Amino acid sequence: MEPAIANVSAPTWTLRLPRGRTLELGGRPRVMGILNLTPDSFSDGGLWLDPDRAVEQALALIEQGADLLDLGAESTRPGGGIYGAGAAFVPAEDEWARISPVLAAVRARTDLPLSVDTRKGEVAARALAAGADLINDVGALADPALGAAVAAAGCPVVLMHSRGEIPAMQRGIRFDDLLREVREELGEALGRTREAGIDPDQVVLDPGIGFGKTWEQNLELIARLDELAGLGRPLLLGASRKSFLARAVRSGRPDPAPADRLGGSLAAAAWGARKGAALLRVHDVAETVQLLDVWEALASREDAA
Ligand code: HH2
Repeated sequence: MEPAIANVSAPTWTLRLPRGRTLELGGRPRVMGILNLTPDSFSDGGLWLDPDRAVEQALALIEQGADLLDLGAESTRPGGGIYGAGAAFVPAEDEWARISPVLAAVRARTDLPLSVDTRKGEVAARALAAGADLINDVGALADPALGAAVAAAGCPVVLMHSRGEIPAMQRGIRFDDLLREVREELGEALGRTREAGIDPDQVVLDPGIGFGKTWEQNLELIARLDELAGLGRPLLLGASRKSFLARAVRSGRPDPAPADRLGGSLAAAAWGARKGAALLRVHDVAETVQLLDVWEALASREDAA
């Protein structure tokens, strides 16, 4: 039988957060609301660059039912494909200057878990010292200083699968056996946590939708997400508004722009939930929470029948 959204026999995990708090995962997926403090993110670049507006948006996402927030200040839009050269590198100093006022203001107003999306150890260390609860590392410990910062804080970390460097990530993509290779490479990333002194029980893994994969491969990874369950760690799915969704639309109308990919984003979130995602990283929090609420209500009635 397919795993139901609130399946009580599904594995559960307890991530340990600073200040004795915890984040329970398993069963109904947790919704991670995206807050991009960037001028150039692919779907919301520039919208939340002003710190006051960013804080307002953070509070709005919490109000809409986010279980945690993910603050990022460097776009990771991959190059070599539809995004041309991809996102520009942001020096650590500039990245921190964007994050710091927003993190401080949001931290002062909520106890909700706050994640910081960064590839740089220096930014991770400063964010953790300023009250962040976990680090979302799309570089999967490419910067040893990030591993050291996470180990020192004893906090959770998300490790995402990708291949190659951001500027040319969408060029020369080759997998002989997609699911097997992503599973093996995520397993290697998990192995690196031990060397870095990070407790593997604090690790969340992510197949890296859109990072060095063709649009068909992105679909396949989501369709078969449950095949990554054997890694024994909670899985995060980040499919929200990504371009593979536009490619999968067969209406014959022009490709929907990122902000018009809500239907596709919800379909991907629903599929991810069905296939065991523990965390859904999304721009559209209210709609995703509604999706999960209705699904759960339906699932409980099916169980009762
Ligand atoms: N996707 C993006 C950024 N960070 N982190 C994880 N763990 N998984 C993802 O799939 C992921 C991520 C890209 O989305 P977004 O932040 O909206 O865009 P940009 O990188 O252009 O800021």
